[in-house]
Order: sequence, then C-alpha cells, then structure tokens
Amino acid sequence: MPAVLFRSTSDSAPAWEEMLKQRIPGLDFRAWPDVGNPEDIEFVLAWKMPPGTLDGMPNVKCICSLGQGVDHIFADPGLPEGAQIMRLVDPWMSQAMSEWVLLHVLRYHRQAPEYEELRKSKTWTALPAPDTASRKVGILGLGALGADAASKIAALGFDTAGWSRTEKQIDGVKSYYGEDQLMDFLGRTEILCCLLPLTKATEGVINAKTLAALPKGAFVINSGRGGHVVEEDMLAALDSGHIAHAALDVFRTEPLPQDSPFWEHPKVDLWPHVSAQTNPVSAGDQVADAIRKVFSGEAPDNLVDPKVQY
Ligand code: NDP
Ligand code: OXD
Repeated sequence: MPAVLFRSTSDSAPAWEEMLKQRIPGLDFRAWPDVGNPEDIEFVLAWKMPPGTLDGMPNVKCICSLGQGVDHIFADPGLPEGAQIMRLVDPWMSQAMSEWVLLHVLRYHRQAPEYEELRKSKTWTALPAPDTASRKVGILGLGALGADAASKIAALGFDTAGWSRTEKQIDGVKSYYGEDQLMDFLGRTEILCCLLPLTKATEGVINAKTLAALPKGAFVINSGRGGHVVEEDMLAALDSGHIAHAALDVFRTEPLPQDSPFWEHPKVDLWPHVSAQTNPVSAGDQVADAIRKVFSGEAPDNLVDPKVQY
C-alpha cells in the first residue's frame, strides 16, 4: 500500500494515526520527519508545512489540508506537479465557528464593551435598548462556514446579509456578490464578520477603504485569516473610533508577536486562532474516505480549484 505523510505544526500526529488506522487497517502512516522512502508518499496530510517539504516526492497525488483553509498549502511555490489539493469540510467545525461568531455578534449587539467600560467607574446606567430586527449583520464569505453562521444569525432575527463571489439563496440572508456589490454590502453592515478564504483576490480586503465604507461605530469580527486585514488600517480605524470594537482570531503573523499593539488594545477582543479547531474524530471518516479514493485512482471530495485558490 502507498504511504500517507503527516506534517503539522500541532502535535496531533498520534491522534490522526490512531483514528486513520482504525478506519484503514494496515495503513502506512508516516509522521514527519520519519518519511522513509519519499517515493512511497502518495497522500499528504498537512498543516502549515514549510515550503519544500514535498521536494523529492514525485508520487504525491493529493495534499489534504488539516483544516478548512488551504492558503497554507498554496504558500508553497514548489508543490509536486499534478498533485490535487483538498480540504476538510466538517459540520463540527461549522458549529464551532458559528458559536464563536455568534458570541461576538451578541456581545457587540448587547453593548457588552460599553457596559464593561461603565463598570470600571461603578456606573449603574442603562443604555438605549438595542433592536435585533434592525441590527444589520454582514458576513464576508458564504461557504461552508459563512453560510452556517449567516443562517444562525438570521434565525436569531438579525437583518442579515452576506457577500460572496457568486449569488446565493439562503433563507433570511440577503445575497450580495462580486466586486461591484461590495461597497453597497459594507454600507449597510453594522457588524461585519469575515469568513473568506485567503486568496490573491481577498488579501487585504479589510483595509482603510473598506473600513471607511462601514457605518461609523461598526464592529468587525475576523476569523478568516490575518491576511484579510491590513493591520495598520484596522488600528487606525479603531483609534479614530470609526470602528467601535473588533474580535480577532487570526493575525498576519502567528503566534502574534509579543510587541504587537493588538495584545493590549482596549477595543480588541483577541483569540489565538481557535474559533474552529480541527477535530480528528469528527473529520476522520472524510479523510479516510479521501485516502481510499486517492489510492484507488478516484478523485476525493472537497477538492479546491487552484485557479481561485479555495
Ligand atoms: P469555502 O470555500 O466553503 O467558502 C468560501 C466563501 O468565500 C464562498 O462563499 C466564496 O464565494 C467566498 N469567496 C471566495 N473568494 C471570494 C471573492 N474573491 N469575493 C467574494 N467572495 C469570495 O470556505 P469555508 O467556509 O470552509 O472557510 C472559509 C475560511 O475560514 C477558510 O479558508 C479559513 O481561512 C477560515 N477558517 C478559519 C478557522 C479558524 O479557526 N479561524 C477555521 C476554519 C476555517 P462562492 O460561494 O461564490 O464561491
Ligand atoms: C482552518 C483553520 O483553516 O483552523 O481550518 O484555520
């Protein structure tokens, strides 16, 4: 049987090995750096593998992201020729992500940062009560994660819209699509959530111009990728008060450098890239299925299109 190579920044190799061997007895599972003969490797399970990891592995047929995003794979300019790239699409992760997004939508809608500020001066006062039906929430990206979050936000009664590359039909969610409709979408959005993939087309999509297009006092929630945000522009918008508060789970450099101004910024809720963590148990069947298909010459599910990079 051909071999599977595992390389990740996390220490999850033993959990993946156990889970995959339960499903594919006798699987030849090799965890980096114990590659053995590189020509045996046909399937790669990867999370942020350093560029060049797959040099000298001419028989790699498929590289599977150990997450839903694949930007970390496309970051390697020297991938084996002809290798297909696939990703996880896991309802367990969609649920986790929607919980994280909802946590912040509700937090901002219910004025938690303002009440936390009032508490500091022991001020007992009521702010005007917020109205859910007129609160405009907008999701950038309506894929596996964005569509789930948007549906759940809409189900709570928020005025919900989403922006994607192609038009969508999701109950209770107004669809904006394409570059031409981005500014209109932003202009109506009081709480913006980013669940886009990081590609050449979406890099830096949250910048001075797009932030300025949001209404004054808007909130930004980003759990897409750090590369979606021009960090200096975000800091300037927070400092000027145009953006009231931001919840950031992802950053351009991770782990976040010790000297990053985000650590101590009073208007930033900061998380260490954990809004939807990969779970080998919930993702096990789909990865085992993909390995079986690739080893028998079939195309696995959840392939990404290299032309659009997602
Ligand atoms: P999908 O590929 O399922 O969805 C991507 C969505 O973005 C689609 O709706 C797509 O539009 C839209 N999109 C892509 N490019 C553009 C563009 N140029 N203009 C407008 N819309 C665009 O991705 P997932 O929902 O599975 O995941 C999204 C991202 O979330 C991942 O790539 C990853 O970066 C991030 N993520 C973060 C995690 C965390 O813990 N922080 C965990 C998991 C994922 P269309 O539908 O028209 O194709
Ligand atoms: C992912 C992630 O892409 O965890 O799955 O960021």
